[in-house]
Amino acid sequence: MALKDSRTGKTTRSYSIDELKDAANLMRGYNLLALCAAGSGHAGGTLSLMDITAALYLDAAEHDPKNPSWPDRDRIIWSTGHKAPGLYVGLGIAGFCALDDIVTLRKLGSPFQGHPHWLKLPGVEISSGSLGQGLSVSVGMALAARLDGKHHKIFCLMGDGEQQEGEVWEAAMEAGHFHLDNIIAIIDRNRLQIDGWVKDVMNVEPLDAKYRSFGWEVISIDGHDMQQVVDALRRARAVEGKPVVILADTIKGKGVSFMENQAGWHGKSPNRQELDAALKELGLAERIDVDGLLAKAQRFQDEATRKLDAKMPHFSRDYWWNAGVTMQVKMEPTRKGFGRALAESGGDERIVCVGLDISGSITISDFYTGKPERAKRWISLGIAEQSATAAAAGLAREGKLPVIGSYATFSAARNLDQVRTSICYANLNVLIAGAHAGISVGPDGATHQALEDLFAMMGLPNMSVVVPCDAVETRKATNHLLLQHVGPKYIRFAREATPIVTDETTPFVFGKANAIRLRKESANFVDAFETRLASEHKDEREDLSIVAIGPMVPEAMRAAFILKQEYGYETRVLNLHTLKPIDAEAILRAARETGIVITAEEHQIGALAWRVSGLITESHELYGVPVITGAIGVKDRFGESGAPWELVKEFEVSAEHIAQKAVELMALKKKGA
Ligand SMILES: Cc1ncc(C[n+]2csc(CCOP(=O)(O)OP(=O)(O)O)c2C)c(N)n1
Repeated sequence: MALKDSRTGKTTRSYSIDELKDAANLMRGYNLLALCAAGSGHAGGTLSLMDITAALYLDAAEHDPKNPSWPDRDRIIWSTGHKAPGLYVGLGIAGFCALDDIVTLRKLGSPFQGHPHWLKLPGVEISSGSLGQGLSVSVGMALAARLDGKHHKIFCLMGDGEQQEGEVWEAAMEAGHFHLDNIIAIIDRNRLQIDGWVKDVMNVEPLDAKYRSFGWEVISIDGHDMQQVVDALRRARAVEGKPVVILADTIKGKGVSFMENQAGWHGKSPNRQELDAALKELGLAERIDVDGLLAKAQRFQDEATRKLDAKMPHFSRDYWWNAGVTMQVKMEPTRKGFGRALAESGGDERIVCVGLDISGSITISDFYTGKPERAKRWISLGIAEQSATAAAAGLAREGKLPVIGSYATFSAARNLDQVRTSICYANLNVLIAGAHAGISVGPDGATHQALEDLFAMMGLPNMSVVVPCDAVETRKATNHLLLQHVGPKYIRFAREATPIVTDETTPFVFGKANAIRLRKESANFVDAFETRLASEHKDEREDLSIVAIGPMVPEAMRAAFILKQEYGYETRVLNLHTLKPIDAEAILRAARETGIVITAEEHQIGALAWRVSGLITESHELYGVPVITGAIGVKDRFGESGAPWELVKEFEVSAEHIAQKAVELMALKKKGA
């Protein structure tokens, strides 16, 4: 069993129970150290799964760290992608990678992405992070093995909250139907998820009876008793004729007293003090070179920063946010505006907010916080975006005003057909929040960075789409969509704090763009600009226009400042907060009056750019009028882990990139003149 030499088939190392226990302990330490160095990540669930991980990588699975793609290896599928650091220390302890390197976790350019990506690190079998997909992948792998006459096993690690995803049960049915005895699923039953206890968020028990009824063999164990874990994995391997699930009772945060059974430690990383305390409890204070490894992480970070800065467009001075004494700006996450609006408008008895196990961080829970009378209109449906979307349609059909929200990748992509058929085709009054959208969600990495959601949402008939530019505008937009606008509606906002560039007096009219003009450099950034409805803006013979959405509006404003200071160019910025229905008139006027239109979106280029250039090319009134267009946005690539503002640079969606593009287009315009 276990670690093999794939050429000879010989076992290269066997571990005793005591050695496995010791390995699990050491892995807990490296895991917490990596999380501390990253400054984010999931402590609770990685710790609950660690004894199983040690047993799996060092004892149960047959694989060869020197030959990670050995065709006869057992596959280990991390369906529970947020526990990626657990996977990495599993690979590290087994020798697939150096344990020390894992300290670069979640940093820009690291193979140790926030959620696993098989194309970045040998030994990682699949890319995961969107819960509930791993068992389906395992079914595919198991069927492929059967077709190829191979006898390896496919181990699939899942969480108990993850069992709320309907897809898990489709896969369970398939595995049972095909008698896939090459699948061994392991459920880390720590009984907690993000919003609290699984039984309260959405009960999944009795899991043993459920899996049995789907034709599975069920083995229940204490997931922290190493002997039981090892025995269960051996027994599972011997089962014939049906898939096996090991239900492992565990404790979230296991091994560190102040993390154990605490929902708050789900998506949290320890600071240095907490790390030291944790390592002391684990008896590892002397065994792990904390300072040396944190210094290694810092060196990796410094190199990433150096490379990034070298790639940035440079001007005569540093225009970055709050880099100078003037043009100071306050920052706040746009999501806060969403929560504020729900808190203030949620008294309307028709409003029903649907929880999808990410309630605090997307602020949808502000709807009921401190307002017990609203509790009955808060409906937790767990990690089940597809069903929740159709349930929202049902609520709306009965006259309610449902609000659903999650990471935009899960609330506007995973459930796309439900949005399309049950909500949009039926033309029902549902507000969908695409939270944590764009690359600025940062270290979580590609799986959590929605960069395509606007394509989907804009493409749906009946759907309205709003992408507000700051927290203040998000509040106004949410209030409008909630209570004024009837029909399917999508609001997109972000997690990271971004500049506040509007105030209570700034106009917000659904479907109407705002025109923003730089007046003069000021102490406060927001005071340097004048904003009015685009329809009320008189032509000032500006040199160019920038049409921006969401957090790209502040970047466009900063670009206008750079362009004025460095080149004397005058810029008309259009804040196109309502992307659908689009303010065609404002765009066509900007094209006609300035001759250059640059679009800026924190999204794959196209949701905004192609719509705007389509309007321009189809406009009869612009026939024969020279208009140059340019697009700033993500260039057909997936996101990556990194700090939010690093990613703004890496994906070339900063003011500096807009300004650089403007200079390029101005040169063209002058040439044509
Ligand atoms: C499809 C999908 N929806 C939502 C999330 C956000 N999310 C990450 S972890 C998590 C809770 C997972 O709970 P559980 O499976 O019990 O894992 P554990 O509590 O052991 O960490 C959620 C909702 C996600 N990653 N994927």
